[in-house]
Amino acid sequence: MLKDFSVKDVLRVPEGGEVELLGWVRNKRAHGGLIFIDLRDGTGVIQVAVKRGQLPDECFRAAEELRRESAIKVRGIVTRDPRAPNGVEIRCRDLKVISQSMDDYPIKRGIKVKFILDNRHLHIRSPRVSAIMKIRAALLDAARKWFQEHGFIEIHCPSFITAAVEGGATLFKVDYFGRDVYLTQSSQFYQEAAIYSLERVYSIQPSFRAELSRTRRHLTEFWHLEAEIAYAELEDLLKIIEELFYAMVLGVTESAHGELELLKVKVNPDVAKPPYPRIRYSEALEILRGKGFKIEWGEDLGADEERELSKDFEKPFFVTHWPREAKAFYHMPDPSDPSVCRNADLLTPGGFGEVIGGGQRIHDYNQLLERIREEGLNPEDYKWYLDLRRFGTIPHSGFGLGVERMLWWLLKLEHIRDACLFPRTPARVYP
Ligand code: NSS
Repeated sequence: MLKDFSVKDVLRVPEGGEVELLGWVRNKRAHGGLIFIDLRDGTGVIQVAVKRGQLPDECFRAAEELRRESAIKVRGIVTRDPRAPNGVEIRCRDLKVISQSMDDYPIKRGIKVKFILDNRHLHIRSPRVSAIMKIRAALLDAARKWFQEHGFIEIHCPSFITAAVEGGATLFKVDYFGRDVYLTQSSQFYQEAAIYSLERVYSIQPSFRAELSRTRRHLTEFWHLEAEIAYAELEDLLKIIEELFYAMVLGVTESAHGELELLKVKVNPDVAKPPYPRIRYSEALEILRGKGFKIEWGEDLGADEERELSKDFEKPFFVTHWPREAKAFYHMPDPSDPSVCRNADLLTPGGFGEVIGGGQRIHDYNQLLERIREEGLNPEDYKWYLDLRRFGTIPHSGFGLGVERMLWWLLKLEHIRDACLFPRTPARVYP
């Protein structure tokens, strides 16, 4: 390794200790014979004071020439200084340029959003983006840990598929050696197959939706955390979702304080502590009609409706028992009122809205066949999925969580794209 010491390690070095750091010049301020460099690496940013006379002259001249985002190596003395951004400064004794930036770094204050997005490959070096990505990793670490502790097996499902899970409108078509196939909207059907082998499974992988809606909460490619549980009915599913969701929020607050602080977001994990309020779709309609929305029974809720509804809640909450016409064909009709299904969406409070969709699946062969026909779908396209109901079928339930949606809510991001390294939206597949 060319590097064995990082910015975060500096904080543990006593006053007067000597360190050697490799990093990038985030910013530079020159005051005559004194140059301050904000040195950035994968773990943080630290101020380096380069003073004429305290290092070889040619090093000082090199520092004067440095452009932003150049890569450098510095050696210096750790000094506590309350004026430095995190209370510590490196007094530079030696500086070596590893690679000088070829041009002025184009990301600076006051540039437009489009420019920032076109230069996302550079913009991701900002401490803000780094913090979001570390929180994203912490969120998924916490999820994996929870799944492991609860007997779930991680599986990996295909991205090329032949038939819609969530309705045909949002399928991306792909030319597969002359044949039409699609990019997956959800791994659910493969997970349903896998529970007959493993009982409790989860997967974390991309899903694709050809969704033209230019909202703050839609991507065309998003990361989908999904799980499927053999023998679980709707009630069991809701408990699993609550516990997992809480564990994920808690995981972030426990392991990413520094990043949350940097983003200036306060997350109180108690907000996500179970149990979560539950309302039925019919109650949600009443609330929304009371707020002046004109929605017919059977319609799905849009972004505006969810925003208004979720403003009334302090905690994440479930909207359960959706009409069969509002959701996909696989949802199990409620035996006590077959006009609604045994399903639920989890909505986040404060105007954010849906983060999870799930429910109990139809496990009876004939009932599933009937629903496929009712929706005008071709049973041939769902042959293998129907087959699962022919051999040892059992009650089961599952859900899908949008990873970026959850971060959007948790970090109160302005736009869902801020939750991804390289967001994909209708207008953007570059960089
Ligand atoms: O369409 S969902 O509500 N449900 C499913 O796909 C089920 N087949 C999942 C399952 O039961 N295994 O999508 C689930 C979640 C939804 O709540 C959002 O959080 C997220 O997936 N999602 C999206 N995130 C970002 N952008 C888009 N376009 C998007 N669509 C869904």
